[in-house]
Amino acid sequence: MAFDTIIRGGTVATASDTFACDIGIRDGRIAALGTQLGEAKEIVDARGKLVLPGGIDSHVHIAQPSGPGIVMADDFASATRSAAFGGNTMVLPFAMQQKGESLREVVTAYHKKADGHCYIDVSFHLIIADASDAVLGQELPALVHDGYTSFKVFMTYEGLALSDLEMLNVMSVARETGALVMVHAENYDAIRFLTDRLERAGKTAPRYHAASRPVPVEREATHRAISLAELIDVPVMIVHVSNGAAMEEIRRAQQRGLKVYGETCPQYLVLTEKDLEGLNMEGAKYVCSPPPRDAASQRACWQGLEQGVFSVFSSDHCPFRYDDPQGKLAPKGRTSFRWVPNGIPGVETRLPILFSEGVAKGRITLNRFVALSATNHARMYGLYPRKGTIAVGSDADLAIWDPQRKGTITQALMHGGSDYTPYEGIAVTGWPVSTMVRGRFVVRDGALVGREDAGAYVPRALSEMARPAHGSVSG
Ligand code: DUC
Ligand code: ZN
Ligand code: ZN
Repeated sequence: MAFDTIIRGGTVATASDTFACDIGIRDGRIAALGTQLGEAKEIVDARGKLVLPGGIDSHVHIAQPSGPGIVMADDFASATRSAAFGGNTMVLPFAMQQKGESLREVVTAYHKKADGHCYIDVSFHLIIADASDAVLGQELPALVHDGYTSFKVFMTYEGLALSDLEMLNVMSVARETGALVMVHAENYDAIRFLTDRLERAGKTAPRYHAASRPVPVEREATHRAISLAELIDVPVMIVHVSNGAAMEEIRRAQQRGLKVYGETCPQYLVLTEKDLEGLNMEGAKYVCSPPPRDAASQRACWQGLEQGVFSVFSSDHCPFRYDDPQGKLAPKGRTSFRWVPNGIPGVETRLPILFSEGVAKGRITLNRFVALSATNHARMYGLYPRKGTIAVGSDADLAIWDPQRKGTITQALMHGGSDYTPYEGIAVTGWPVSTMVRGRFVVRDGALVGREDAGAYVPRALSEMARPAHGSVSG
């Protein structure tokens, strides 16, 4: 038998082309593209469907420590199952260091949580909270060498925020090792000042979360992160950009020839700060950072996606349950927005939202959708061309989409550990009906058929974007 599987009759799209062809799969890889490929153990009928590279969500938080009495809603099994139903074949969660911890031990602990419990493939970014000499001088270079080739730094959050000096030291290690630095850009002191002032005025409801971190807080930090990266001459990825002012900082840097990249997320396209105004504490369901903003910010984020200022579109999936003593309203008695854990679920809805609002409504092409949802993530984070495209030799990581299917996002359709979706009630056109990882279906025609131990950990090469001289994402 020539192939294990042939996916026949679909319309295939990559980041650059759309074409009718069959896909022959052997030993988990794409072995042939063409027509009349001959025989296979199994023929999958994809007529009337789109066959796309499986989504790669390069910004998710899974089973991350989140403070006393608070438990994240997803473990690796539920997060990767939910991701598979959302058309994803790979996720990149963070292995988060806390102050005083050995980075290597943190990585080992995350592997223990993940290994054998993933429906789809995974790889880890690092979060550097303790920029000590031992971490930066020894552990970090060794981990980059071992395939953990990107790390996130925070400019805000108690216990996580790095000083400018620490950021410069981390960036220097990235420069030496070829790793990619991801930055959470918000000004910590400004947030502390505004939060204290709001609380003193009795403004503690969830909606004041947005007021505690307005656009200048993000714009200033974005500008500063870019300036620090420019000093070191190192590429940098500004993650979860929420508004036009921060986006323009990135655009200006790109126009000056700097290797500055940007990411935005669904919450900045379809939510606004009004969503935080829910009755009682319902607004807590939308508390994430940076916060959703306004209609003008949404338009700016679309521009960033259309015009190539943003090269990746990720979920920043970071789920907490709402109706749960360990969730959004924990710990009991602390009613200020200050204590609401930051983050919302989104790994399952990221691609239906981008497809429907982007492709179906004519804002972006199908090829741009593929670039933003898969290919650019693979290039940015050292996975290309094994992941993120449909080409002979690549892993057979595929999502089969019904581009006509209409539906409404609602919690009853979700497969993760959260008890709500912030995207409840959004009507969408287009839905991923089947997801295949390395030639095996995980979700088939809307039903879970994969196994909890089928996902593999994938060590990564250096980012194409951080290598000197060549490489570019699809603008
Ligand atoms: N903000 C983050 O920085 N990370 C996770 C979720 C969030 O809202
Ligand atoms: Zn962040
Ligand atoms: Zn995040």
